[in-house]
Amino acid sequence: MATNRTFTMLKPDAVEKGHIGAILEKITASGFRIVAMKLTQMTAADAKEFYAIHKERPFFGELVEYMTRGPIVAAVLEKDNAVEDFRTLIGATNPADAAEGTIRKLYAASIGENAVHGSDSDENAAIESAFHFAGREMF
Ligand code: IDP
Ligand code: MG
Repeated sequence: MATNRTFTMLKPDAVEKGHIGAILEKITASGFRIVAMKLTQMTAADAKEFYAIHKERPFFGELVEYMTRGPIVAAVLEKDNAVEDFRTLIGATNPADAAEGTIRKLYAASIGENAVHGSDSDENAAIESAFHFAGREMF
């Protein structure tokens, strides 16, 4: 399994606010290469499957509503130490706790609407990339 790739989504709030360009600029300026990318919209079934690990959480319904309300940008990113470095670049889940200069500090409104997703492990990066890009020639 590749250890130098991660998966991201620019979430509906970031797309709605017109932040696609600024966030991609920050990602590429931080040394990530875009391996695959698309503008897409998740169905409720997609969001429930993608976030299945959170299905018992009280915010699950809200999360599915949020993630399906408009387009997202899904992308596979490549860099040495991609998973960990990308989590550092996006900052804490709650933007109130995110470090200065991180994507969530700059662009997220709340713990729920937090602008960007980043995989939390190499295994999940592979699963999440396949979820959005299955069958695509990106490797
Ligand atoms: P992560 O995106 O930083 O990995 P997770 O804990 O995996 O954070 O949660 C997945 C997503 O669920 C978050 O990015 C956020 O959109 C949403 N979420 C997490 N915690 C809450 C909460 O307490 N209220 C509302 N939404 C939440
Ligand atoms: Mg997570």
